[in-house]
Amino acid sequence: MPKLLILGGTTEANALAKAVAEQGIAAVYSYAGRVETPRSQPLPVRVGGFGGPEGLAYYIRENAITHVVDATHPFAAQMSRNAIEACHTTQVPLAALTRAAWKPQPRDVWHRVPDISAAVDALAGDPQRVFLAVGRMHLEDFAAQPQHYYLLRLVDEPDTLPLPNAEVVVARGPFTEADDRALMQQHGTQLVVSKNAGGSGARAKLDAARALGLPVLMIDRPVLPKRTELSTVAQVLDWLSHP
Ligand code: 3Y8
Ligand code: NAP
Repeated sequence: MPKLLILGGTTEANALAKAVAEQGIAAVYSYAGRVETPRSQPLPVRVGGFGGPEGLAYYIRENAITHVVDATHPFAAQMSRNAIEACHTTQVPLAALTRAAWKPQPRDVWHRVPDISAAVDALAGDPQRVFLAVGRMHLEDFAAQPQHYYLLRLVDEPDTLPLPNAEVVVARGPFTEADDRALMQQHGTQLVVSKNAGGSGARAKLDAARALGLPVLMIDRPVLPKRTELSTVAQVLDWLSHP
């Protein structure tokens, strides 16, 4: 009987958790503990880091995990690297449940950059009204460009802000194009900064930017080492049943 560890925190991880629970497959859903109240799951949940790849290998052995599915966000690169290492050490099969990167559509005006620090550099210049929709963890990096008016969308109310001219909207996705368009019009947004997360949960701001004819500063996702990559819940269930 398999016992699955789902490294979660995304829309796709949540869909997998639902399917696994419905099939009665033994599984644990893991959060990093980044936000105050993570979404509840139909599976037992564990919260917090494992303590590096060694800690994850220990957890896998201690809990007799037979399969690991890395369904974390494409920017959760450290977790994904650790999963590859720990599953190699423990010889437990690993598959990633990933979503394709977004591709610009005909009317999109994207300026692509390779990573967050390149996005910060690209913001040099005259003050603009920027919708910075990259979350909380890298806000300090953008303090290098304090001249802009920033609209920030965060999952939790921040205690301090490293940006002098910023307004916070506390919201968790998935978002809708209509709401994102209204938000951006209300704030007079001139530029959207986005991670290339892929999937459906965060793409509303891109559809809204296209509708409003606004440019997007698109941050490419980190490159990860080779691993088995699946793109649907059905593929994961099939992978689970063919050891
Ligand atoms: C803790 C667990 C669902 C899953 C919801 C997805 C979609 C909505 C869109 C914008 C972009 C951003 C951010 C975002 C989205 C989904 C998915 C996704 C982007 C939760 C969640 C956790 C997190 C962590 C959080 C990060 C932050 C990133 C906000 C749950 C709600 C910006 C990524 O305050 C913090 O510390 C937030 C940290 C990592 C990135 C950052 O650098 O700040 N996600 N997001 C997970 C854990 O503890 O392990 O409660 O559901 C999950 C979701 N966030 O079906 O409801 O699948 O991507 N999450 C990005 O894509 O750019 C918001 O505002 O337009
Ligand atoms: P990260 O930078 O790759 O990971 C940093 C450390 O956080 C990891 O080494 C691990 O700690 C711990 N960690 C990360 N994900 C974990 C999980 N699911 N369960 C247990 N520990 C985890 O990760 P991140 O970018 O901070 O993302 C954290 C969580 O938010 C993940 O669940 C991810 O799916 C979700 N998320 C992230 C983004 C984003 O933009 N980064 C967007 C949406 C959702 P140890 O080394 O101690 O094990």
